[in-house]
Amino acid sequence: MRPVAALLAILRDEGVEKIFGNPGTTELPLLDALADAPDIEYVLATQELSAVAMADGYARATGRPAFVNLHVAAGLANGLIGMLNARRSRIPLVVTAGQQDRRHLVEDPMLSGDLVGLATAASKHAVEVQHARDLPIVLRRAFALAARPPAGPVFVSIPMDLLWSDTDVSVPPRSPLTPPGPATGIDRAAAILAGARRPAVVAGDGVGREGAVAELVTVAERLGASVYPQPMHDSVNFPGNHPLNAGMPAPRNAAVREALAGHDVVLIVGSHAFSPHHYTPGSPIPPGTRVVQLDSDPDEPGRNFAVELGLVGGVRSSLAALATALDGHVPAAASRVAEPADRGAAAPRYGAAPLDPAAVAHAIATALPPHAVLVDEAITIGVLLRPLLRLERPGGFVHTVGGGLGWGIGAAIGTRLGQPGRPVVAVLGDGCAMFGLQGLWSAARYRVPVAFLVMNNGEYRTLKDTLAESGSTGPHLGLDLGRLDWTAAATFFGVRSRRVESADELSEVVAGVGELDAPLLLDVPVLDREGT
Ligand SMILES: Cc1ncc(C[n+]2csc(CCOP(=O)(O)OP(=O)(O)O)c2C)c(N)n1
Ligand SMILES: [Mg+2]
Repeated sequence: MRPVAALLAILRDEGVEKIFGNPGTTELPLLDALADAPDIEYVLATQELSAVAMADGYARATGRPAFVNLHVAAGLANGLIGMLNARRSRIPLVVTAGQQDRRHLVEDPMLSGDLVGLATAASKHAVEVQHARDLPIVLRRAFALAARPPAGPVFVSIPMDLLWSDTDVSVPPRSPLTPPGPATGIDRAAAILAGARRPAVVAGDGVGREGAVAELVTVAERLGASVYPQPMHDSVNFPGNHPLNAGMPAPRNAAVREALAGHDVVLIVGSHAFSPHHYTPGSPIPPGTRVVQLDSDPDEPGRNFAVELGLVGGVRSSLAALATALDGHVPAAASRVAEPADRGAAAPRYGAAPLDPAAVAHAIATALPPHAVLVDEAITIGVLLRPLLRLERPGGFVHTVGGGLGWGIGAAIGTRLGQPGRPVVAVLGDGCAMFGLQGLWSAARYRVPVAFLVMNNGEYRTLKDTLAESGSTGPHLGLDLGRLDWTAAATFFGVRSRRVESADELSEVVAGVGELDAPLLLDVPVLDREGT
């Protein structure tokens, strides 16, 4: 079969139903072939960051590697930020780009470049296909490697002439892999944890990613351990309303250390070494605390701090085995389960617009339907929102620890495309929304019923807050956007929109998100740092 037919055959085999991309000349062989492949939908983005962000949300929602096609050096460069986010968040992507025709590559044709060099820093692995007969094997490897812990983006550059050639290539069958089994050393881990006086658990994103929330709940309950969600976690790893949930520490080593102080033993599960944001001196682990760390990525245990025991294995199967090993061995566990925290009891005052950020967070969290997914790229409002969310259902919260802004609109679209049965609410800072605004075009074009809530404070509030915390009194330059008319932005893209004037109005829309049959953007006026 021709190389382009082999590419499509492999996509089908790997369960790919959508290609997220933006094409140029070098991708035309693929687009041409797609005309005869109605089972594979090409989802167009009008900026490559949106394409990769859509693929990110889609991969999370489907649990399979998502496929992206970008245009040579320029398109890849625009997509790199999305790949950086996916790399850090461990999201499996196969990202391809067309390379220029090799027959004139020596002449440095327009848009050509060192694609592998560009992609390397943002990928697990990057490769350019050299021979038509190599294409199938390279693609098979890419899908396998993208999904293998730690999951992440794998980049494949495919020269245009190679894809368009009529060389006869054969497609090797898919090699099914069994999921990673339980780690060795579970009994020793159980003994260390069962002997703890005051155990703690850190619930990292590996728990949500590997579908192990129920198993972690059982382990925590059998230990009576306080559970700290990983700082800035990007999935549901432990229910927000569980009595053992002790709250998320801030993304600073000092804050993690403070939270863990007083715990003699800590079980850290599926967490990429705490990913601190603001520098604070010292280790996140308090002196003398014994650490057991479990991850499916062999590079994690012992990476940033020493552990007494490192466990490498599937998170879900290992936690299930640990729960069995702990069963009945910690008689004190029940007495350690505290009363549920009284979170959200004191509702903030819902004043007139511009709205108090606390009221906005409260209105969203209380109105969110239980089966909905909240996609968070809301920065300062997101920080207020997290502790209020119930996080009862796996997959109900999506964020990126990558930190590269412009991801939220695309990720929300991909989340919905991958899971059409779940309503999606995207909460976006106005600064964030500006970076990924073109994503609205795809939402409108494919009529993806997401509610985009733009937190309109007219500024980069978080950066002003950080400056103020560091003692700067301002004036703060380069941190103001001005209050923009977001309804006008939505209208331009063909997205229905509305400006809300009260937190009650906001609640009403969030509560009704399940009824949407097309995208809706809400312009939510929020008080700025000056209180205006
Ligand atoms: C691509 C990219 N550029 C710049 C930044 C730096 N940055 C971090 S937060 C932020 C401002 C976010 O503002 P906004 O979305 O309005 O949220 P707010 O702080 O107002 O809640 C910026 C520019 C980044 N993280 N990523
Ligand atoms: Mg803002």
